[in-house]
Amino acid sequence: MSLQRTLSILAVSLGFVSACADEGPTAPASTPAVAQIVSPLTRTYFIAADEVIWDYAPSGINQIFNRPFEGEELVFTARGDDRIGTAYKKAMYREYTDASFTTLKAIPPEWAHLGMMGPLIRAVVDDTLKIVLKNNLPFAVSLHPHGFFYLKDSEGTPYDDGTSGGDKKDDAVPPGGTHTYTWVALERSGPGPADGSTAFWMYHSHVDEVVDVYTGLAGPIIITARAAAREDGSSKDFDREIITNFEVFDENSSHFLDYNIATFTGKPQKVRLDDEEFVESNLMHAINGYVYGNLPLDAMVLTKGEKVRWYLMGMGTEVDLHTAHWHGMTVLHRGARTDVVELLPASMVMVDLEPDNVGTWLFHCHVADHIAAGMVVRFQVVP
Ligand SMILES: [Cu+2]
Repeated sequence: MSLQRTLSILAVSLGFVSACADEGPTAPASTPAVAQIVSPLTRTYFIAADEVIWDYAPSGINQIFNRPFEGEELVFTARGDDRIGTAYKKAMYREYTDASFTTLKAIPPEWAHLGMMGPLIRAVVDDTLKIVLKNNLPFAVSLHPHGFFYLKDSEGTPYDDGTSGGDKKDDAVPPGGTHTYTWVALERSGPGPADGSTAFWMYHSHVDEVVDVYTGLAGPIIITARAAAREDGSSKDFDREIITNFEVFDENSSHFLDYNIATFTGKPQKVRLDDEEFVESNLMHAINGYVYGNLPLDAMVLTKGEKVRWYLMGMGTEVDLHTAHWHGMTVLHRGARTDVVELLPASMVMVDLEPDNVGTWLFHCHVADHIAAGMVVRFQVVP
């Protein structure tokens, strides 16, 4: 479906000038009635779904205490005859510079902390996004966004919805295939009355949703109110943004489980899939894909006194009830003061803070079992 047709449908569905529909598909894109609804600003992202080897603990030690793993930590980190360890083949969304998908776009230092998450997708209310998805994986994937307005050719989910033809091409992009998703940031995609100047959403693959997301295919979206937006789409209200995802990655449910057993265990033939201890060893209690403080300490650095908006999301299943806790500071959550916020699978939460306390601080899940399993990282506040 062409952008012009999309805009016409948008205009009609929102009750603006029904004459728009009568102008037919040849109406110029600059039709004033349309321009009032969706600005001509189109942002294009080139995102591939790639295979990566991801290490949840690349330093090989417990960074929180600066010592080797010990005791219960070894349940999740030790490699052995029938244990995978901390490195797994996974799938990640990665941003490229152009449609050739030959050069990865450099990740700016302020977003190095995203870790295993896909690239940040930004929009300003009234923008249209074109997301070109290339599938470099051996299984079909998609892009399903939260928050945006999308038509049936850009929902990224296969189910019996009465559509056919081009409206199905987004459902499951086959290995080697490409699809361009069109997402529109309507007013209802942007911040609501209690949100301030940004809204937080996520995107993820939704072909085999559970398996796709455990394999790694999810990322963040921020949509900024037009009145507050900088040229790059960020909000003038914030000096620094942080995004953190709390998720117990069930590597037993990964597309790559067989590969990971064959590649990373010492004796693959010894592995029993119904061995409860093997299953437990593959539950990676991660913040942005890191366990036991392995998120690099220089990746989340705040400056004393700056205005910080911290976005939090959760993913996973019923074990994924998380309570994110900051040491050394308090935050404002929807106008209430706290230093703990609750997350459930697909929660999307924003808090605001002005760090006043210079130092290195813990940021962790406060669920007892999750602390023990390594859902702990650190951040810094510098003068
Ligand atoms: Cu937790």
